[in-house]
Amino acid sequence: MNAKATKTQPSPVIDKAAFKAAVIKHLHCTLGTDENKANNHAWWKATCAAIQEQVLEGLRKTQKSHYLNDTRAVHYFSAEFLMGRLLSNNLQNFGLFDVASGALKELGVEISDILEEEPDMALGNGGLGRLAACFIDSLATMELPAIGYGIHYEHGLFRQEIKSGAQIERPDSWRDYGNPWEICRPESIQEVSLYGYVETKYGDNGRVLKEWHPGSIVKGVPWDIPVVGYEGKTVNVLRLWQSEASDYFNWDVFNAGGYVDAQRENVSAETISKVLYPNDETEAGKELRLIQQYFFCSCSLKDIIRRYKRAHGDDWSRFADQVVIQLNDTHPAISIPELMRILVDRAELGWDEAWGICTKVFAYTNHTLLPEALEKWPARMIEKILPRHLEIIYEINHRFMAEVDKKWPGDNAMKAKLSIIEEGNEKMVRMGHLSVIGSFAVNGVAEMHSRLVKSSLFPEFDELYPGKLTNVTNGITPRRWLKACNPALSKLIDKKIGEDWPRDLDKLQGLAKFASNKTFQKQFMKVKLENKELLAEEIRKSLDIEVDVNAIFDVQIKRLHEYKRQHLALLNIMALYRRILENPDYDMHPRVFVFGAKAAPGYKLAKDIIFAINKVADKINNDPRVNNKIKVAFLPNYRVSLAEKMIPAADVSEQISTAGKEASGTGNMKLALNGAVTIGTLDGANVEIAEEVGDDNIFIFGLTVEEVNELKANGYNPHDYYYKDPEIKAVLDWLETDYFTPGKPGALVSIKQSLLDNGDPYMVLADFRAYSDAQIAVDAAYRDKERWAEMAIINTAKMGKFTSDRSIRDYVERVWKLSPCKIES
Ligand code: GL2
Repeated sequence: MNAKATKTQPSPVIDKAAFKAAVIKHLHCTLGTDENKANNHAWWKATCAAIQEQVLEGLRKTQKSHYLNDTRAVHYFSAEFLMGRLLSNNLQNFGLFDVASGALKELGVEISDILEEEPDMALGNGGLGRLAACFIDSLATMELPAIGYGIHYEHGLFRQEIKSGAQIERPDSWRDYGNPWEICRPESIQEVSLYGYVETKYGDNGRVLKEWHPGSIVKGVPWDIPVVGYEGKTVNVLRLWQSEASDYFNWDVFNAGGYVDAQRENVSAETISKVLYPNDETEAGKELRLIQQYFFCSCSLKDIIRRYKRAHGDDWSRFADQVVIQLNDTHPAISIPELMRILVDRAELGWDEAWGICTKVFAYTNHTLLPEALEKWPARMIEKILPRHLEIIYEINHRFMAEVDKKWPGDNAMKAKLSIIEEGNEKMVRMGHLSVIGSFAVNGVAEMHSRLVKSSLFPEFDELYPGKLTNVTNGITPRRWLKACNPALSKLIDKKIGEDWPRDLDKLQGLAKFASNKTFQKQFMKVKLENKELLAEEIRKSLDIEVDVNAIFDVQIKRLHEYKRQHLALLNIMALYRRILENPDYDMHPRVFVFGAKAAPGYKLAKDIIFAINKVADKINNDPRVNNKIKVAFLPNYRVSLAEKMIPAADVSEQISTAGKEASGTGNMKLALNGAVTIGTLDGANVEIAEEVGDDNIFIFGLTVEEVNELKANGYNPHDYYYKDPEIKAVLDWLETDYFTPGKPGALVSIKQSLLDNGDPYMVLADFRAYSDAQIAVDAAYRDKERWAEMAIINTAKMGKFTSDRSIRDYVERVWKLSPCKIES
């Protein structure tokens, strides 16, 4: 499975003159404009079209090779793919970035300007969606047959504006003027049934036959986004389904005396793929969301089966040899009863045979332990939308309960605990349980998280199915998150250790021996400074705030959530401000606190925290007494392309979630890879980052998971900290005044209330002092320039483990059992 080590960058497939000619050709023939009239948007599109020629050629060859070799493939089912921009990535992967940049320069165009024209494909919320994007990058790079399946949302994650400090949500329109990468495939349209009722019939041999008479049918139209591997050999596909009305079919059904459900008014077909649910880590118990999930799973399964049948006809015996489906969280879990329905009702296989296939095909990744994020659907809702699926879920559960009874005879409490159905006022279907029961492998996303999945989320399942629960620590693609986003550092690394690290990230180890070399330290920190200058310019443009590039750039970028504790960072900033007001000589190295975060539109406290950060920022940034020791910059509309600018410029990476709450984190890996030093709790993958970089090169603070649990068990009382620590009291009381919101006292009080009256569920106050002390240690460390440079270099050098290529290798070996396929030209 080891990827071939290459000594050089991908060698360009075409030269500058040919690339220039292709751009001009597309300007003329695809866009109907010319060099004199074209604006940056047109240049961007023409450049995309020029590279797309290579992409499509690669795609054609890949699909042919996979077909001829009848390859086993992984099908990555995910409701989210946070792809970001593709132009720079595709150019890099074909080794054409410098060629394109040179060609455009000769045409009088700066590549950096046209890269900015590309809207982000923001078809995801956060880490889970970006992980899917990194994984399909690695799969293509490692020449593994794979396809991503998801939803072609018309609107991705909302665009965030900040007005008078508050978050405003605006629609995201990523394909308003056409998207140059995607290809519509009307020849592969699928139809999806919804609503209606189930008729029970009896076959000749007394076999019970179930016939679902749907009340409504929608069309799924596939759009393919090519996914180019590094060096451009394998080009896989991300296939996204768009919903459309299938009136023609419904009309026929109706005329034939069929049943058209009154419920069909509830969902007009086009709305299914209209918007991404902007909730992160909360279950969105909405009918439309369940329909979205079923819609893309059903389309994708039918697509897989169509392809399988082309090679194997009706012989189902090899299906599980050819097909493995990874369920990215429980969002696609409805695939399990859908495949059972197709096998039992359509293909007329016996239940046991069908279940045997199903449980060899599916594998499930759990991404969270937060109870509010574990999906449950009212049985009543499933019954209404997918009546046959509810029957199948009951049957799966019935047989599963018999297994439980065998293992724990007569133990009804155990049955209630493990059942797919949660009994209560309202019967609920637990999608996590369904996923564990219907999959052959279940993984968590970091060592600590997987341990907690076994010990606290699913301990009985671990007993019942020994070996099924495993770990695959997350990873990130170094092609995007170092090579493309940080060209200056990449070139420095190339010079120092050679050019094959993007494929073999362990090679970065080679930098460690230069960590204490003064010349290399200077070169490394010069790159960091240049990247800080670029970010400072972005902050100036976007916020009209001047920041000192010699200050510590302290970066916290992630979704806004109480468990991620942006408000812990805020309290510390307020404490520092107070210290400066009380003592103008307060000794600290200047620091710029940079935030990027979107709050779910319905998550009031998260929005209040954004508001508070902005209000505190306004005050501090404009207070001459602070003497520029602190600046606070909240950059609006955090997204992949903004992350690409912030990450290379970070000195400090804030990873301060309450221990036990962040399953893994991936921003932590991106920042450390780019030479930021982490201040963090022992949570998620921070634990593994600490193991890699060593205790001297990371600032770990705060309660451990065990301590969090113990404190909770003994009755955590945040008031104890409030009354005992005068600084905590002063800072919280400050939130109640109108100091930061002149004329509006109490505008920030909800944060104080959540930390005191509401019991501080994420133990912010318990960790405050440890955090604040750790920040003082960061400050001291930074002042020793050489020591800091050494730490930064070690962080980059030790990130080899966190390439998504390693995650994919783990999946291949532990779960998927896939082999690479060479692409013939
Ligand atoms: C998440 C986890 O919160 C995060 O810690 C993890 O890194 C990613 C990817 O595994 O998954 N779970 C989740 O629901 N979202 C995440 O980002 N949205």
